[in-house]
Amino acid sequence: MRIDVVSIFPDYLAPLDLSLVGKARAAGILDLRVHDLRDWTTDRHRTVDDTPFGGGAGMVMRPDVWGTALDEVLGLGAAATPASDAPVDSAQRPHLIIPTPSGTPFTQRIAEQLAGEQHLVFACGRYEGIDARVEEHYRASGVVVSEVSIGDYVLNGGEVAALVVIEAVARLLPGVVGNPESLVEESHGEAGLLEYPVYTKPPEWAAWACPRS
Ligand code: JAH
Repeated sequence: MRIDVVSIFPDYLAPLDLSLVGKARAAGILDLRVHDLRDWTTDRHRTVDDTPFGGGAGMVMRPDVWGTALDEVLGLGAAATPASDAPVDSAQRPHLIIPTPSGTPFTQRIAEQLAGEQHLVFACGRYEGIDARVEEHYRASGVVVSEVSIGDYVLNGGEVAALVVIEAVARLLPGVVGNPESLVEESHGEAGLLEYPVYTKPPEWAAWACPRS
């Protein structure tokens, strides 16, 4: 699987070098690339935001900078456009994912669907978010676009939500979790592994015994 993340704080994604996700990258199971949005700016100050149209507090991320970045990362150059009679396989198309507090609640079912796809691109907004025409434009261009939320709260940007989604998806890729039975048990449902207490050795600790099986 290929995953691209575009952010003005690429260092926020540093934990993806660690643990199982880091090993999946090193093993070539996951081709994960993190990009700095400012690499696609053209002005001296590398500006990515501007004041809201119609007034209001805060700043909004500019559609032109995001458009240049996403055209490249999604592979939408003229040379990459498939013939109009080419078969359409949605799992092969890039999927643009925009973390936002108003998005579809992220679940294990969604993680399972995303794990079957070829290419995920995360657009991490900051400030008051990304100009809404960006999402509209890519959806109209035939890109699969999802707004996702990892919970009903506001963060300072989409990076932490992208980390959560990437970890949940990457561990479902074949060969990432050492013992695939760990995944099978979870797939038995919402409850599954999550809802009973677990124990290990020593069988007696601080006057507390493990329950007998
Ligand atoms: C905040 C862009 N569901 C959690 C979540 C995801 C994204 C954001 N906030 C919360 C966010 C500011 C700008 C995205």
